[in-house]
Amino acid sequence: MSEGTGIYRTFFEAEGCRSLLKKHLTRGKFEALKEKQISFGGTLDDCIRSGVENIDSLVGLYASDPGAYTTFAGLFDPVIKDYHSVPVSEPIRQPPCDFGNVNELSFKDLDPEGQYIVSTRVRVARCLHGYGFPPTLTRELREEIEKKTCEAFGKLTGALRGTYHSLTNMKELEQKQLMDEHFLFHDHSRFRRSVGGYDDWPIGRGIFYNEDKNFLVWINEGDHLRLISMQKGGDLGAVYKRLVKAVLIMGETLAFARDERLGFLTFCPSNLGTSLRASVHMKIPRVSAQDSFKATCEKLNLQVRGTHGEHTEAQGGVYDISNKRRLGLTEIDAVTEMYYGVKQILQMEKEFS
Ligand code: ADP
Ligand code: CIR
Repeated sequence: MSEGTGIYRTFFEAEGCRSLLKKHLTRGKFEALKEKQISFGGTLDDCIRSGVENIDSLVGLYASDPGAYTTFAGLFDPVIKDYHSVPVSEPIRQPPCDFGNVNELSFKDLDPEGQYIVSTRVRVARCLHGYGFPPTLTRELREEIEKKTCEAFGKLTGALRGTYHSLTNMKELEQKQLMDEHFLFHDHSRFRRSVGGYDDWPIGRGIFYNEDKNFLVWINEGDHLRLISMQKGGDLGAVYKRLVKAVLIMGETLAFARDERLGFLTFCPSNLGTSLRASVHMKIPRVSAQDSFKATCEKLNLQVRGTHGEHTEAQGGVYDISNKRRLGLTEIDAVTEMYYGVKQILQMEKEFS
């Protein structure tokens, strides 16, 4: 592993690469960190390979395992601060988990007439304490994570009760349908592939969902778990409340990896802290046509994605708008930031029509 040869040389010399990895991985830092090893077996190469191979990455960095965040803090910390808008002069600090009082939420339906918002989704990521992330997982460990999680599903009752569907025995047609409906993850992100995200596929992967298909859990997609609440329309309060209820139940059985400074530990540093991403699929043809659209969203701490998730395009003027910051604020503050931001974008769309 030498910065003077092969793909590293190409990366360091790449012009037009705008990733946070490129911004914060100096040649000196690379030399200082490259020989360090973590107890899980992770290396600097595991963490940076995706960003080095995919120079159009936005972040470009993944944690090989929880230890990467301390062993390679010299690289991760500046990336984390940059992504989550933590001032350089301030320390990274995640407040204790706080979902707020879900019985007294002040969120109103964002689009009661159903003209703009197609659907609303809130997800959190969770990793099980004591396990590495995809580059350091084995087939056996993936299966162990799947087994432990499936045992916890037994605690979900009432409207949350559901069934686990393993990808190892799910027909391709069924998978495609679930993906088209935005319920299921896929295995064709080159960013993930570079970093072992699809090793042993489809072993240990699967999806749990309830009868109404408004509460779902992904297993071993990237993070060990993704807990998701979603439904048609703009009733963010209902979506969030359902998610919180399910997360608290799952947490009674499973020990989630959490760090005092960084909050919930995740594979991608963009998800640290609350790991919460609250999004709407929104029809905003007029606002999105403005040159200032991206800058407006940035000012509101909103992230813009395409209709099928990150690194996809918006189809038919439908954008995925969500909170960008997930670290440095509480869960209820992250979802509130998204609520007011989306409200403002909606107001602008109405004013343009
Ligand atoms: P995440 O990182 O939150 O899992 P991705 O960008 O990878 O998000 O998207 C995962 C899937 O969730 C995609 O199919 C995407 O279209 C879908 N999705 C995201 N937000 C919404 C939403 N508000 N309504 C419906 N589907 C959504
Ligand atoms: C990238 O760096 O572009 C991918 N590894 C995804 C990073 C997280 N996604 C995001 O913030 N949109």
